[in-house]
Amino acid sequence: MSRPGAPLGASATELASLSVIGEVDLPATLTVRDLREGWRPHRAEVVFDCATSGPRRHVFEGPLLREVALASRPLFDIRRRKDRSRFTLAVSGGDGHRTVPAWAEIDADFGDAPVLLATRLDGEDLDAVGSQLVVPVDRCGARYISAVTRVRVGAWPGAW
Ligand SMILES: Nc1nc2c(c(=O)[nH]1)N[C@H]1C(S)=C(S)[C@@H](COP(=O)(O)O)O[C@H]1N2
Ligand SMILES: [Mo]
Repeated sequence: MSRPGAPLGASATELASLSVIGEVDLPATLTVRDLREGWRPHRAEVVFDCATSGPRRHVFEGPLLREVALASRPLFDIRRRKDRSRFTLAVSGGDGHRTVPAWAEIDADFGDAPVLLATRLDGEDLDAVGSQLVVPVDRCGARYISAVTRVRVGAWPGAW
């Protein structure tokens, strides 16, 4: 069955989704449409360098990673900066490519990097492909993970 607003010809099972899991109160599975409708969109015009294909220029739109992650209620004391600074977000693509930003990189009291979970790339909706991680502060493209399937939020290390 096709959801209203789904790309023509795409059934619900063809819609890509990502899971927010780990040390959170409210794990969630979110389609690209959920990301678009649930949070305020931000826009990023970026240029990054790829080791194999050279400079790339793109325009992305989507919610902030920190707002999506916060909605799942990470198991830190949100009022305590030191507690938040222990956390990481492991972001994985469907092909196994993954990266591990620190929570402090995207936290407004620390690095405040406007990292996005994109719902649109160069004017095209990503509903069928999946969301893309956007790290506008990066000089190279390796963390621009496409077809994101998982965001694992958790303290590191779990135990010394
Ligand atoms: N899932 C996934 N995303 C990925 C990669 C990958 O191997 N897997 N490679 C990254 C690298 S190294 C670069 S430079 C950019 C390239 O993005 P573009 O060719 O779409 O501009 O995608 C990034 N996203
Ligand atoms: Mo790359």
